[in-house]
Order: sequence, then structure tokens, then C-alpha cells
Amino acid sequence: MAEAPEVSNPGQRDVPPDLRIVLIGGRRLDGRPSGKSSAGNIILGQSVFDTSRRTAQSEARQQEVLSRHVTVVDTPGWWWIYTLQHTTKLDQIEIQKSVHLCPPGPHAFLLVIPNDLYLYPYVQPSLKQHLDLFSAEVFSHTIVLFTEAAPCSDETLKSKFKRSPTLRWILQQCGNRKHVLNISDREDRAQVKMLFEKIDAMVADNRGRHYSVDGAHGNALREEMKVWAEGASKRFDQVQKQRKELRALIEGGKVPPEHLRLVIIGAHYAARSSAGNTILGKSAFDVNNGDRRTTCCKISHSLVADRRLTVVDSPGWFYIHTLQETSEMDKLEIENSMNLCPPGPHAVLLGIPLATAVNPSYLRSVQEQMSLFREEIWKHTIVLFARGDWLGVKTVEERIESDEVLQWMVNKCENRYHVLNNKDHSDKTQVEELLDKIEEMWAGNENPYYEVDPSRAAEIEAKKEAGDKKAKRIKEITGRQSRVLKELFEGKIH
Ligand SMILES: Nc1nc2c(ncn2[C@@H]2O[C@H](COP(=O)(O)OP(=O)(O)OP(=O)(O)O)[C@@H](O)[C@H]2O)c(=O)[nH]1
Ligand SMILES: [Mg+2]
Repeated sequence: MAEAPEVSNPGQRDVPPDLRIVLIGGRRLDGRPSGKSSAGNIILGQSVFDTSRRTAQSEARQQEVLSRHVTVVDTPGWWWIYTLQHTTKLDQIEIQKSVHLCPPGPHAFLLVIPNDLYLYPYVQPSLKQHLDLFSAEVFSHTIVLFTEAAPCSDETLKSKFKRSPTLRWILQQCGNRKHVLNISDREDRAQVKMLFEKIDAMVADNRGRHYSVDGAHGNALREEMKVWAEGASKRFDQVQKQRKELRALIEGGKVPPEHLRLVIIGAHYAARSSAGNTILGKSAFDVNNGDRRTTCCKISHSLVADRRLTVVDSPGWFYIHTLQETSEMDKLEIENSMNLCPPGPHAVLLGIPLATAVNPSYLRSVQEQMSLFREEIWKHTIVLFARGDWLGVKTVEERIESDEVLQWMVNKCENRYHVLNNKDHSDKTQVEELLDKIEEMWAGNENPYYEVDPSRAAEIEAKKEAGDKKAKRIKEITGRQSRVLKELFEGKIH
């Protein structure tokens, strides 16, 4: 329901006495922040938003700024280049919640775009879908806020607009309203004053109206989050109880093996190699920073927290591919991963992303790839959530409760899951706790490890060898062909 225009300050310009702002925007895949929280701190003139970790929930902060009572709401960012279906439900709800944190509704949305970000064409549908989380009037209340760490000239900005049709589209949607904010200069209050003037002008254009919020919708969001929070706390308690019982078995004399064998599997880009490195405490596996996808299994060893560890890294499957769509070579490698640590792994770590939504196709893919092994594999499997830094103030249990696919996987593993932050090399307890969980799983299992079938291992080895020979032969033939062609072009053959 639209609210009536607010009363203006008598004797002053026709501006609302309060100013309510919501910061929105995307995230880059490389994890660099887009500057929403920093922009909030600059606007409010205080470090009120935590910039040391990812903003995982919408938060409102208030200050007196330039003689006005200003509320700024910071929100979690979505992935600039991914469509809405890749944004977790937890993030979607938090983004929607933002407008309810500054009643009766924000005067302005600031769409934060880092100055050095190139906006690819697929940002356009992504932005459109994410702004559809709000009502249709959102664009008429939005100003594009370019954040910069160092002042950039008008010319640079102009050439940026020229080069990017996506940016031109965004500006067009926002009535060409834009502002540049230097987020490294808190002393520069003139830039904030100018921003307020632009917001006031937009509010005047909107005939004094702010973005209207639907209270019933706000209540429904709060209710949904309450259900998740209750489920999360219940699951957390269950896990603690379960772990205590298993620990008691170990303390009662069931001595865990001093050498643990682990295999990491999962979809492509699920942070398997990084997790392997974190667990081993060294750079054993190549991390994919754009060009280093794991294509063959690799094995490495280390001594960690008084345990000898063997870890196998494996190639990932494409995240929504069925078994039929997965290449024979990848399938053989994935299946073979278990054979590389005979007689079999004590633990299989199934890498699952925390930072993107997992849909039913993702689940079907996991189920199909896991069917390369015997059903018993699930008894030895722990769901390994990487990118723990993504969680921010949220708990992994909240993430699980907000996602039915994750619930299925975690339940299938009898509530065994663990979170790793592979960017934090200082936190040794995260690996120690994982090893504890592996020992507890071992203690509760009838079979100490997932036993591999040596005859199947020999069969795979033979197939791989035959494949390698064939590949070598093809390489020789194509090598010879290109040599002949080269010589022909160089006129050496007549
Ligand atoms: N922020 C953050 N990034 C991570 C984390 N773990 C891995 N990454 C990044 O995620 C990307 C992929 O990581 P990898 O470990 O190579 O993933 P992978 O599953 O082995 O990838 P493929 O072998 O290509 O399938 C890299 O850019 C890592 O730096 C984490 O805990 N936090
Ligand atoms: Mg890898």
C-alpha cells in the first residue's frame, strides 16, 4: 500500500526529515567485495557495518548525518553473473527483508557497482530477476552508486558507459540517476551531501513518495526465517548428541586408526582441491583459478594433528550432468578415486557448494554420480561444505534448513557434515574437528572403511591403460599430420 507524502521541514527545501536508504548489488566471482558495506560506512560517517566478512543478512544502522536522521540498510549481494535460481533462498529472503528494516519503506535504493567492474551482458537478466524480488516500482526509486577506491575522472566514467551496453541499460532503467562515491575517503562529506541532494531530487520526482512496503509480506518472511532458525537449532542439538554418543565409543576403548585414508569427490568447482590442501596443510593439489580443473586423480600424504593422512583428489562432474552425460574418462577417474587408497577410504568427502543454490537437477546429478559406487558408500560419506567464509553471521544449519536439496544430502549422510574455509589458513581447528568427525563416523560404522573391489580396480586400470594407449596413438598421428602439413606449407614437400 502506498504511503502519503511525508511532511517537509518548514522553512527548508521540500525534503523528508528522515532519509531511509537500502544498499543493493551483486558480488564478483573472485570474491572481491562490491563495496556496499563500505559505502554504508561512508554515508553514515562511522564504521557501523562489518567489512571484514561477507554481509550475509540485511542489517539497518542509523546516524545523524548532515542534520538528518539517516537509516542505511546493508544487504547480501547476489552473484552478478548468475540468474536468480543460483541465489540461495537464504539470500533471497534476506534481500527481500531489507525494505522492512526501515519502516515505512526506503526513499532510495542505491545499486552499488564498483567502478572497475566490467558488466557482461548476462548481468542484465540477473539484475532484472534480482530486482524482481522487490515490487515493480523499485527502479523508480533507484540511483546507481559507483564505488571507487581512488578518484576517477569524468572522462573515464564516460568511456566506461560507452563501452558497456549493460551499464547503459541499467542507467536507463534508473532514469540516468547516478553518483560516484570514493569509499576510501571518509572525510569527504561533500560527496555524501551531493548524494543526499540527488536522493531528494528523486523523491521529489516521485511526488514525495517512498518505496511502499507490504507489511503482510514482511511478516511472512519473518515467519519463514523463524521456521528455519528453529529447524537449525534442532539439527545442531541432534548433531551434538549424536557426536557425543560416538565419542563415547572411542573413549570407551575403540581406538581409531592412526592412518586415515580420505577421498574427496564432488561436482566441478566444488572446492575439492582447495579442501584437500587445507586438510593436508600444504599445496598438494592444483587449485582452479580459471585454468586448472582437476582432470586426473591425485594422491598426497601428510601428518596432521598426530594422524597420518592420505588424501585423494578427483575430477569433478559437471554440476547438473547425469551419468550418461559425463564423459567416460571422467567417470573412470571418479570411480578409480576409491581404488587409489586400498583397501578403501575411511571417509569420502562429498564437496557441496554453500554459496550457490543447489536445485533438484544438482541433486539428481549427485545421486547418479554416487551410483558409480555401492550404496554402502553413503555410510562412509561426510558432506563437505567449502567456502565457509560465505556464511558470514549465518550458521551452516540455517543454510541446510533453507534448502531441501541440502537436507536430503545431509540426511542421507546421517547428519554428517562439515564446513571448511579454505581461505583461512590460520584456523587449524577446522581440520582437527573434521578429523574428529571422521573418527566418530568410523567408530559408529560396522565396516571400518568403504572396501574396494580389487577385480573392478584391475578392470578400470586396464580400461585406463587402453584409453591412454589410444590417446597416445591419436596424438602421434595428429602430430605427424601437422608436421607434414607444416612442411607442405613451407614448401619442403613437392
Ligand atoms: N572464498 C573462498 N573461495 C574458495 C574456497 N575454497 C576454494 N575457493 C576458490 O574456489 C575456486 C575453485 O577451487 P578448487 O579447489 O580448484 O575447486 P575444484 O573443485 O578442485 O575445481 P575443479 O578441479 O576445477 O573442479 C578457486 O578459485 C578457489 O580459490 C573457500 O573456502 N572460500
Ligand atoms: Mg580441482
